[in-house]
Amino acid sequence: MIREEFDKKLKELFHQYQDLIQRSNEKEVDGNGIYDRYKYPVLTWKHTPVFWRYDLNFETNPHLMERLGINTTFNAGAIELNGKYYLIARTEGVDVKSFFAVVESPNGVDNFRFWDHPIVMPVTDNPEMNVYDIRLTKHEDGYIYGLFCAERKDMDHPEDSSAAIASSGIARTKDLKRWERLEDLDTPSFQQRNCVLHPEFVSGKYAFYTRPQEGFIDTGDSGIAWGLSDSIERARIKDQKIIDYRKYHTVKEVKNGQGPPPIKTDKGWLHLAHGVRRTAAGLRYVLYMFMTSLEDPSQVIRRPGGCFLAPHGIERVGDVSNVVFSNGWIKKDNDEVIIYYASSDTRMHVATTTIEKLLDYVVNTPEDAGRTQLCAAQRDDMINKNLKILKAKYPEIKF
Ligand code: M1P
Repeated sequence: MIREEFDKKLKELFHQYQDLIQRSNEKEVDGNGIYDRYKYPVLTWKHTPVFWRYDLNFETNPHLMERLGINTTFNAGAIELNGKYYLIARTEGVDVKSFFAVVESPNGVDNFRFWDHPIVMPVTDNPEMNVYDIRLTKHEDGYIYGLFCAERKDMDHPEDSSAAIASSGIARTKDLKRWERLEDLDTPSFQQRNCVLHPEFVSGKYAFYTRPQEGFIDTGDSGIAWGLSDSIERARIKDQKIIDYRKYHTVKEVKNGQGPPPIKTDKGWLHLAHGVRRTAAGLRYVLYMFMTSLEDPSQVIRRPGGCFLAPHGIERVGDVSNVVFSNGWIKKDNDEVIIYYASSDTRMHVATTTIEKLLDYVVNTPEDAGRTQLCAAQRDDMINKNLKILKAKYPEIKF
């Protein structure tokens, strides 16, 4: 390529990039009353800066090739600081290594721009192969904590190149720029993923949601667990209590995991979680909600039945298809809630709602009735009430 062509192509790349990241997002029209989805994903690999992917030096890259491609940007933690909205995205290079990167937006639904440099997360004395799925907690001790999966090769099985061990890494910051790495969370479980720090002290201790698992993928008879630690610098949980088990013939039949840190309301703590079911097409990940008690956050007090959000349309397709996953949401001062969710391990989306709507959903959505006849009867009851309303309101129409 001659230098003029190189310069022209480079300009085009920057224009395309600017157009993409400055595009306004729009609510979709056919919402379900619980939340509104948006037309465009908030993050894709194309939102990563051009200078992260291309060597822009004509001498060393005369064909303007991508040198270090980005595969996906997904499973982002979220936080609001000083009126701005930040995601810390799991950003995966074509080398399949994930790293964390801060992305900033003025309004939380569009105009997300990556900071110039990714986070180079400090390591413990046992550096991991990969990090992903950070959950950001503004803790009452004054720090922002990031809990994430730290994945290492399972050295007990050196012959098996896919044998891995997941544990929960912990780091803290005040500004998302300087990160202090602490020791990994120590629990009685062989493996851990989807660990989240509760925002408040409980009985003077740091409180964690964990997900004990027997293997790297299979959790065994497990669920979302709860445990306390005296220290955060050397976080150690001696007793884990499962507060939300996986369950046969539900959206969390195979496994589940806590999403972002829960949101405190005057009725209880709102939780967003993912549930996994095995289908003929593979695993299907959906989001569901539950609520825990203000007096004792280890007690689940509401369990709306079924899923809260499932993959739709384009969301169903990606590197790991049929997956939605959330590890970030933001409650604004005006009680609006911005939910960030990833689809199919490939891109990030946004949905918006309010605390009032989420409470209505969690409090008034009936629990899973338990088996088919009871579920049909539950629906029939609502149908009868609805028909009465419709007949009284519109006697001339046949429904
Ligand atoms: O591929 C779907 C998800 O699988 C894992 O979640 P879990 O441990 O609950 O099965 C994680 O690797 C997650 O990053 C991924 O999105």
